[in-house]
Amino acid sequence: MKLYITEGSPYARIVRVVIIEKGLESRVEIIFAKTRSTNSPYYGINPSGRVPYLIRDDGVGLEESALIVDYLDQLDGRLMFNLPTGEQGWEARRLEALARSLMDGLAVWGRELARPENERSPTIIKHETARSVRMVDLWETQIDHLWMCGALNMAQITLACALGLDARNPDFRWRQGHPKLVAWSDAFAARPSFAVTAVPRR
Ligand SMILES: N[C@@H](CCC(=O)N[C@@H](CS)C(=O)NCC(=O)O)C(=O)O
Repeated sequence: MKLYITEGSPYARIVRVVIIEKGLESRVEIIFAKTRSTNSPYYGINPSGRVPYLIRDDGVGLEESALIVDYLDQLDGRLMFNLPTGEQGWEARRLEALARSLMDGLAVWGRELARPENERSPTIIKHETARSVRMVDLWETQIDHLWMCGALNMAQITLACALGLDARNPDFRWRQGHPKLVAWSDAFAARPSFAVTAVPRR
């Protein structure tokens, strides 16, 4: 299989962490794609131009990190990321959605920063900065939820990859005033799968 990524994409990082946690490194070749660039050859591979993008062994391409994770998880017949049933399952999905919401906002903010300075929207940057402040405050109240402390799951991976975007965006200063989140994130960062996939600092 082939996985197309960019080094800064938190969505691609989710999939890379899962590949390592599942021990699938020898089955998935990681390829760096050139995104957001006119006439990139990558558009001939994935017309949407987005990463992550997995090309399965049968040649079928999959986009969307959640779908790719589900596909990779079932390959060995030992699901690592299936959800509990009942109320616990709703809690797991609620927390993963909250983590993805933080990530989505940070991705929009990061996209603005990647544009030439005279094309950046101060309105969008202000909006996403404020959203991130609210979401990080909320996460400080949620981080001692049992689902965030137990066996590895997608809510944890998604949140860790979202917070890790501070390497790309020095204005995303979430640590101050959030001691529980800092302790949680620092403990998570010790996982080899997370360390190896670290987003290079800007
Ligand atoms: N919902 C998608 C989001 C993927 C996404 O937005 N990827 C960004 C990188 S972080 C991308 O490929 N952008 C390139 C572009 O917009 O052309 C997922 O979970 O995989």
